[in-house]
Amino acid sequence: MKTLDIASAVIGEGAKDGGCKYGASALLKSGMVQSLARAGRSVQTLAAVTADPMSARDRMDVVARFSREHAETVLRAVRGGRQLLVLGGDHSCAIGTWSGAAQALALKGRLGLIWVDAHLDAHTPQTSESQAPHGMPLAALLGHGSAAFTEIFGWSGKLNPENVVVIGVRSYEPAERALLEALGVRIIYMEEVARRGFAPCFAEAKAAVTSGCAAWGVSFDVDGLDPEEAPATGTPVDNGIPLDQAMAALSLCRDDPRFIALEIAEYNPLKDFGGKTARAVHALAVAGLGLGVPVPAEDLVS
Ligand code: 4U7
Ligand code: MN
Ligand code: MN
Ligand code: MN
Repeated sequence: MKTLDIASAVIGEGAKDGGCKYGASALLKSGMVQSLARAGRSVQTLAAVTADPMSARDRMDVVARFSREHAETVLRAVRGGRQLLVLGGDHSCAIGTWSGAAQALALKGRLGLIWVDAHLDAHTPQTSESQAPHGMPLAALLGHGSAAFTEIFGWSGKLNPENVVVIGVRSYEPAERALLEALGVRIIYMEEVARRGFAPCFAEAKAAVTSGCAAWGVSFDVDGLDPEEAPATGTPVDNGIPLDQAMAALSLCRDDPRFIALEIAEYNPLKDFGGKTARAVHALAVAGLGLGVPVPAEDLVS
């Protein structure tokens, strides 16, 4: 089994509420390495990459600078043949994560990606009312938006629309939906998840994102989960994915040598009274990356 690298994406500047900046360190403090070790993985924690607002012009520039550095970290890990767990950070960290992964694969083939989120994250600066970069990463990875986000490593279009599926969506603006529809990205709205169950939707998504791809990954926004089970997130939206269904689905990532990275973003420890959401995040990580029988959420984090 590959060694698992944990990359800490220390950034909150991409969101209005910056609390997600403390997500990665809180998850490590609450024993993420131990949870994964208990699930049979040998884990190495990489030096954290931290966004630096003082060296930037504005928050788009903070995210752009952070993304380039974080992408290099991911590139090294994937090139080195290690599997990766990326701990956010607000979801703008996905720009660097999947740019680095795509760059690592460049000559080998395409990257597929499942995007689990209550939102579409497919704004450009032209369409975003909030101008919040964490609402833009999926557009950027598909080659739309600020050049500082799309052109990392000097090329644009890190993801192909036919190898991207978004699941759990229940809050979005018309312009981002129009962009993804024009590109032909499959969107599985929460209504469909509620009807079919999350695991069957995820299995369908896996088939789509792995077809013709050299490797694939999952970007999991904690706000995709139901806020009853994972309240400590930047922008919660009611009626989300049940945690047990998310765990069952993520276990489809296991034992697939082409599964290169799991990213978990938008965990805000400043809202996590009692650690309930930390337990949920540990459970997701173990479900997707652990070996053996999946561990129930109640047994993680003391
Ligand atoms: B997240 C929003 F307007 N669409 O752009 C925006 F509703 O990474 C929310 O999915 C973005 O949490 C949420 O600001 C970004 C808003
Ligand atoms: Mn979201
Ligand atoms: Mn998101
Ligand atoms: Mn959010």
